[in-house]
Amino acid sequence: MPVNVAIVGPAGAGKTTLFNALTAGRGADGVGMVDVPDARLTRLAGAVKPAKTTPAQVRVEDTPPGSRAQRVAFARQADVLVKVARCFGPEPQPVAELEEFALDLVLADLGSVEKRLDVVGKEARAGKKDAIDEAEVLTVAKQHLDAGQQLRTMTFEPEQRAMLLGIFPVTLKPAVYVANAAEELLPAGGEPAAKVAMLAMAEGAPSIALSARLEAELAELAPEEQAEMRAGYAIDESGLGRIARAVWDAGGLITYFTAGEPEVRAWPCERDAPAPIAASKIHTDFEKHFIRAEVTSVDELVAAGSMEALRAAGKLRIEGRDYRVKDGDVIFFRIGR
Ligand SMILES: Nc1nc2c(ncn2[C@@H]2O[C@H](COP(=O)(O)OP(=O)(O)OP(=O)(O)O)[C@@H](O)[C@H]2O)c(=O)[nH]1
Ligand SMILES: [Mg+2]
Repeated sequence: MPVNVAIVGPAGAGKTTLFNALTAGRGADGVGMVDVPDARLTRLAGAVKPAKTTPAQVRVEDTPPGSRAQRVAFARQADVLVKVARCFGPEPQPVAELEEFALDLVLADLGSVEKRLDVVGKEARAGKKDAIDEAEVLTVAKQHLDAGQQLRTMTFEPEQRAMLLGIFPVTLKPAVYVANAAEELLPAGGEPAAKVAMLAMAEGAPSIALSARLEAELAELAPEEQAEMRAGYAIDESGLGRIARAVWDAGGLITYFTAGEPEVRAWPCERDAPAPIAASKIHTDFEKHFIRAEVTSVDELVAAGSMEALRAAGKLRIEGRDYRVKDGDVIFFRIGR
């Protein structure tokens, strides 16, 4: 399952330009599937020489034209929001524009909270225990939203958070900020980008400075030319690579790998997922029929050349159902029938 990323933000911030950069112009109707670059996958493939190499994928979607309500509805269906802010051109006001955009999201959540509170409030007054707890969370959330604050800046107990997720709050969604900076201010992006970084930090969200227009131009070039031009701007990694890492970070995702002769593949997975859940990314049946996980690291596998060689040398770690899969694990799942 690809990770769903929505490119959102103020009008004219460069969302479509960034979409074209990330999809290298191959997106259609504002939707594109993008391979996530990962040097570990490249190293694994170099060692194992599989018939096929499959990177993790993100499904990137550009905000379609439409009303404010439609734009909020669009943001609601994503796993992770990439919020673009205009930091180029005359008098960039990225913070004011981001706050105005966030207010639309806040108002949408306020509407959902109030609607739910109508229902749950009645049940709570009738003495229903679950409803009392939920009404309490909703009331605090409502105060927070009334003050113009996003729910992501509120601290909850995990159970409270779970209750709130029932209303699909868009201001609780993981977010990555992109300061779309003027090329001459790269790589750091100058003062406007620094302000975006501060705003992101206050929300505990990652932020990146890049030029969407430059990234879109670079995406058209051959890899060697790209690298040369990036070096000229002192940019050491593609915008796509940096955004993907930030999306993984914000979305609480890790990547594990499978490495056989037919296919070497990267699998996105929730951080701290127990092994059977991680296995279910490959096939839903794998969760039920999970027997054990045989685990190694990219370095060990690259050194040994294959899972078989490590197994023969007794160097694969055997892990059970309670094992929490780690970023960078290379895993062979033993599955029963
Ligand atoms: N100088 C500069 N201009 C940019 C950059 N990114 C986008 N632009 C320009 O800014 C304008 C708006 O860019 P779009 O990508 O259409 O912005 P958008 O956010 O999709 O706009 P809407 O969908 O209308 O909200 C266009 O004229 C772009 O060429 C950039 O990185 N640098
Ligand atoms: Mg656009």
